[in-house]
Amino acid sequence: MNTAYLSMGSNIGNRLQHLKQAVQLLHEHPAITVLDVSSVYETEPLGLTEQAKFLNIAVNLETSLEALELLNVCQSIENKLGRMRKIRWGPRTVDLDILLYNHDVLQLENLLIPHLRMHERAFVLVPLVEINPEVKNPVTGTLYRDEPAMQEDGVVLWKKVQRVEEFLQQD
Ligand code: A4P
Ligand code: MG
Repeated sequence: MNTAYLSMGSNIGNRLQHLKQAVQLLHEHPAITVLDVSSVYETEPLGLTEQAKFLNIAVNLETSLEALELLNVCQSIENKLGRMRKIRWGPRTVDLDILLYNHDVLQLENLLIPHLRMHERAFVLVPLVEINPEVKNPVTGTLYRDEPAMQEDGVVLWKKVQRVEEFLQQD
């Protein structure tokens, strides 16, 4: 079995609903078990700043899928939930990024793990560290909780979540 951490973000329409649907679709996949979901954070847009605020979460899952197969599942969920891939860093119904896969370091053409920019993004680090404060960068060995980006502003607790079932049932 493999363990992976994902980051999810949404800043269009019913943002919470999009995140829930994405977690539900992951959970329904026969080769994936969602173990943990972070609280929901409202975050200032990074990159293209003239857009709505995001809701971001992190997810911990267990899977028999290889990393590339997991990426395919993530992309099909993005497509299913209607993401338009027009503007880089632009608005999206839901974006799923693979942050970590076991302790692997992967540099494939279409998949970089650990995710290239994760260590410099508070909207990724804060939910990730909430789920697992001990998680480390597999390249440098640094605890993600010790990254300077953890201290940045612009990430606000929006909805406290303690269990996956609770997250999926909330309105
Ligand atoms: N790809 C490579 N590595 C990975 C990985 N570890 N996980 C490739 C997922 N995909 C990976 O992604 C482009 C390509 O990255 C994919 O084809 C895949 O093969 P994409 O999702 O199609 O495009 P994108 O998301 O627009 O680009 P990118 O570079 O992934 O954007 P980011 O870095 O994800 O930034 N601000 C806030 N507050 N919250 C957010 O969630 N998100 C973004 C998106 C910008 N600003 C944000 C947020
Ligand atoms: Mg992405």
